[in-house]
Amino acid sequence: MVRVSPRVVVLAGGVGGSKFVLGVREALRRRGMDDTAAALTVVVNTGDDIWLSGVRLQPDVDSITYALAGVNDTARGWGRDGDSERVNHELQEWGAGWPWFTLGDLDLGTHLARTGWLRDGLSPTQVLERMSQRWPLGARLLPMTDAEVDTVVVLEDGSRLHFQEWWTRHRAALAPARFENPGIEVAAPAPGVVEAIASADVVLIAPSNPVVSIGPVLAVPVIRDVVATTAAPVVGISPIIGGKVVRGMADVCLTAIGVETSAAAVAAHYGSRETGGVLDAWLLAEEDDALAPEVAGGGIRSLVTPLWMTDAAASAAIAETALVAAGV
Ligand code: FO1
Repeated sequence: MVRVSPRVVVLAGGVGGSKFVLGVREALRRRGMDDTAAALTVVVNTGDDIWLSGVRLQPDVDSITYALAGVNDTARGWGRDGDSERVNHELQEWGAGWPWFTLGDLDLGTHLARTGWLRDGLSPTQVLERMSQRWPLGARLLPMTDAEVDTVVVLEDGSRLHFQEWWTRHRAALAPARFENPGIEVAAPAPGVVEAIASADVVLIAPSNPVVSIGPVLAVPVIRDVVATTAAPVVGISPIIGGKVVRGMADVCLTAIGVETSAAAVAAHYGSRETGGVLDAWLLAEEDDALAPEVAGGGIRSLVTPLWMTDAAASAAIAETALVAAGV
């Protein structure tokens, strides 16, 4: 019997996104699919991107690439495993770059290669396609857009700083008034994104930061529309467990946009597709069992399941639950 692969699209940010994407790839493999790259497309947030020391960084794209390749630093959650910092020290001696931001030597190789290809005239999508050839990733990665729409954090006093400075230097300690992605309102989805979502059998929203990771993806106007209207079921996975963020500082981001740090509030923020939102179903952690009626009351089917992505098997089990919830 020929096994038909479901076409799966995941909308994802970096650290949580990469753990989840590994789980989806593993779930597809467990279903007996050898060529997961033909089945799995990941639309990656590029709001975290930044020009620094003359090179283009794409933190979320790289986190997912490195994780799928098995060369990521799992302890830090970003960068390459076993990286060194010789060039970074030298940059700091020159007073170049940011003293609080580490550019690993191997990681810099990625940024140099990418920047060179961008300078040669390749689009970010073409660069990522080229970069995806190096390792057998088992997934097709697409940036959400080829436009540069780096996230800016606007503070209460009106001052503005790049998301990476706010996140890594200030550890999100400066209260944000809002997040902006200048130019995103006219940004086109990267080639292939709309087609992938429109022809998918299931769209999954990874347990990534809803504001600064999934937020920018859905802020690309056409992406939000196609997620809202695709024939495929859309299933989200809560990044909040027991009223707390699993990792990162998503609670600060949620507070800034007036959303409570609760799995039900994040589901309501995404909204039901019945009422103009993007979700059909929402995976809730067992710790948030009591919130299931509230989620269902908002027109979103809720499923309670363990959501800690402690290892690949746990992530694969979550992904499998999401696929089954979507009927694929
Ligand atoms: N995060 C840090 O906390 N400190 C760093 O020095 C740092 C460097 C860095 C370099 C390349 C890269 O791709 C990511 C890097 N990150 C660093 C992670 C990144 O700032 C954020 O965690 C993500 O953008 C949020 O998803």
